[in-house]
Amino acid sequence: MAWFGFAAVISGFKFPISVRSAMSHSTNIPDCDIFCKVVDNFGDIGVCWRLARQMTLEHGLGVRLWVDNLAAFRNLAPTIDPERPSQQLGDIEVRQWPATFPETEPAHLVIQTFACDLPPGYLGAMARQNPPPTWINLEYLSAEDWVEGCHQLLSPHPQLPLCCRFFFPGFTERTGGLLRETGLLDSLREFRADTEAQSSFWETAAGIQPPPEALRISLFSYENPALPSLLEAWASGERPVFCAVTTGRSTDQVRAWAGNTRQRGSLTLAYLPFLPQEDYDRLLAACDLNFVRGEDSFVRAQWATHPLVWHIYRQAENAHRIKLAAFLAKYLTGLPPETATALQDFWLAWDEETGVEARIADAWMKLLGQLPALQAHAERWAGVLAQQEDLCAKLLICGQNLIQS
Ligand code: TRH
Repeated sequence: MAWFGFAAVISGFKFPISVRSAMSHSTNIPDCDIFCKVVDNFGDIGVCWRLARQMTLEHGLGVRLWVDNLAAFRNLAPTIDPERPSQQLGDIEVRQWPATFPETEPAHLVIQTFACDLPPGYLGAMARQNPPPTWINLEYLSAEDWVEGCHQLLSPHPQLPLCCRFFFPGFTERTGGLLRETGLLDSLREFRADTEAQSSFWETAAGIQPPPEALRISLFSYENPALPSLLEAWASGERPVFCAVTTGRSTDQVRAWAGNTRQRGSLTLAYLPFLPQEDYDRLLAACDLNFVRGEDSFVRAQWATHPLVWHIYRQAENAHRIKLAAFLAKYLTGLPPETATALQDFWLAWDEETGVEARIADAWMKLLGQLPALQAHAERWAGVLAQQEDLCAKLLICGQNLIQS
C-alpha cells in the first residue's frame, strides 16, 4: 500500500490523501526504513521486529528493516539467515546494516530506533530530497512523567536541513503508547481458555506438561543474586511450582543451583530453548506469573494479563530505580495496601544487587498470598491500557502529521 494509504486502515482516524504525490520517489522505494542497532540483549530488535510486522500486516506498508546483528535477530525469527545481507521475511525486506553503508534512496518514513545514529551517507541522501523524508526517533519506554512533555518534540539536525521528531512510548494518552497488535488481547484470551492448545504448546516448547496443580512461572531475567534463594523457597514451599526457565542470562544460575535434577521438593524445572517471539508471547499467557526483564518482555507480560515481576535493565548510579518507581507508582494505584506492598517489596528485592538472600523468601510468601488480587489487577490494567491507541498507529499518525505540517 502506498504511504498515504495507511490512513484508511487506522481505526477512528481520517487523513487527507495528499502526500505521496508530492514526493519524488521512484516506486520501488519502501514506505518505511527502520534502523536497529542491537546494543545488548534482544530488546532493541524485539521491538523493531514487532513494529515492522505490524506496519506491514496491519497497515499494508512496505518496510525495509536495517539490522546490524542478524545473528541476534535469528533468535527471535529463526528463518533469518545471518549470512545473507538482504532477504525477504514475509512482506519485510531485512537488510544487514553494514559498517560501510551502501548508497540508498531513503524511504518516505525513516524510523531511527533507540537513538542509534543513522549512517552519514543516508542522512545526506535524506537531506537532498525535497521534501525530506519524515524522520522519527523511537525512544526507550519509561513511565516517568517527563515523557509526556518530551514526546513529539522536534530536534533539528545541527548541519543538515533535517528535523527529527522524538517519539516516546509510554503508559498514558499523551505518550506514544505501547506496541499492541490488533486483536492481541482477544487471541491471548482464547489461548488461555484453550487447554488443548496450551498442552500442545508445553509439549513443543518444554517437552513436558506442568503438573496440574502447580503454579506456572516463566523466568526471564538477568543474573540475580536473589535467584538461588528464591528457587530454594519454591522447592521448600507447600505450593507446587512449575518454573519454565527461558534461555537467558540467569539460566546458568538455575543450572548451578539445580545440578542435573529437574525436581527439587515442590519445584519442577523445565529449560526452554530461546523461543520464536510469538511463542514467547504464548508462554507468558500460559503461565500464572511471569518474571520478565528489559522492555519488550515487560510490555508483553502486561498484555498477557497475569501478575509480573520486572527485572529492569540496570543503569549506572541506579538511574533505573527512578524508572522502576515511576512504573510502580502508576501500576499500584488503586490496589489495597497489602497487595501493593507485597508486589513493591518483591520487585525491589528482585532489583537488589547484594544482601537480598535472606529477604526474598519472606517477600515471596507475601507475594504468593496476593497473587489472586494481582491477577484481577493485571486484567484491569491491561484493559485500561488497551483503550489507548497502540504505538504503531500513533507513530503513523505522528508521521502523517509531520508530512502535513
Ligand atoms: O533482552 P532484553 O534484556 O533487552 C534489553 C531492553 O530492551 C533494555 O531496555 C535495553 O536497554 C537493553 O536490552 C539493552 O529484554 P527485552 O526488552 O524483554 O527483550 C527480549 C526480547 O526477546 C523480547 O522481544 C522477547 C524476546 N524473547 C523471545 O522471542 N524468545 C524467548 O525465548 C525469550 C526469552 C525472549
